[in-house]
Amino acid sequence: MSAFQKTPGWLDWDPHPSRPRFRMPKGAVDAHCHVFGPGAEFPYAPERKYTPCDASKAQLFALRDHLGFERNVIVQATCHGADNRAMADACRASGGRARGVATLRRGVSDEELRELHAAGVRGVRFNFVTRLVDSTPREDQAEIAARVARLGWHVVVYFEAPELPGLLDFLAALPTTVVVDHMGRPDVTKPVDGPEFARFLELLREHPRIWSKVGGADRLSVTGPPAVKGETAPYADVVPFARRVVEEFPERVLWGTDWPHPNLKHHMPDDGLLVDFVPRIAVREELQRKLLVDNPMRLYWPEERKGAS
Ligand code: 0GY
Repeated sequence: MSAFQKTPGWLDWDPHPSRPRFRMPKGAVDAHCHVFGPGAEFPYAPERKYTPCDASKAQLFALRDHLGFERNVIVQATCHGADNRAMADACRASGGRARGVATLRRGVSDEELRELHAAGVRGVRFNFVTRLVDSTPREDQAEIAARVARLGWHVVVYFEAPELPGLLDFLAALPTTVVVDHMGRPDVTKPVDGPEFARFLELLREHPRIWSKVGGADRLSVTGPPAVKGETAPYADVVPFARRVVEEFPERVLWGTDWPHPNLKHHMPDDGLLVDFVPRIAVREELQRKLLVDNPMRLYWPEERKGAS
């Protein structure tokens, strides 16, 4: 049992996801997921904005195997602040099958960076979503980015679409590959050809260093999941957005389940159904392989790609 009281109304992850119908390419990577605690072993951070249910590394690895993934990229969740122990522990325990993305504060020691790198961390996340974090000065983030660039890491950014104009210069100046979470969180009730999403696509066109995750359909969707568990074609409203990004930038897209799905208010997705979303946004085998295997391997396990075509 957790030593922490969950945020009221918290939705727990689905313990019985269906098996995906989609046959994933060999070596697929779930490139966006988290671990939460367990709180009794890895306490949640005092500055957190929510207290989740526990979601341990063993549960994450069981889900990986059930869904048919071979690897995970574990993104530090804000409920752990800049205490990366739970995420790093999961990476270390994975036998090389998980890499991590950390949260760092300015002043992090070289020794801590070396330890995180040895655990498998290859990126730092800057979060601009104010319901999740207090803001961090841009100078701090710029300094952190310069330090992790020397380790060959990249920067992951999480923001919502209305914030993009104010971030353009900052993102353009970052010295690393930059990965945007959840397509910059478009409002999917707006047209895919409208000015808001055009701004995001323009960002990727102008900056070949900027990548996008195209997961988070459960989070972005307004139409939601199907009424009957196990039915196909959920999250129809997100499909045109994700498909557009995959087809225009096939070498710079990543996908992940987002398990254990923090802060969902209306429903908890069936992770098997979420995997079945992939062939609707990456409609050809070649695109599926890039999205699920080639791109995440290039970014997170580049040493295994040496000599690969
Ligand atoms: C996500 C999205 C959310 C939360 C976090 O680190 C986090 O707490 O990323 C969210 O609430 O939108 O990508 O998991």
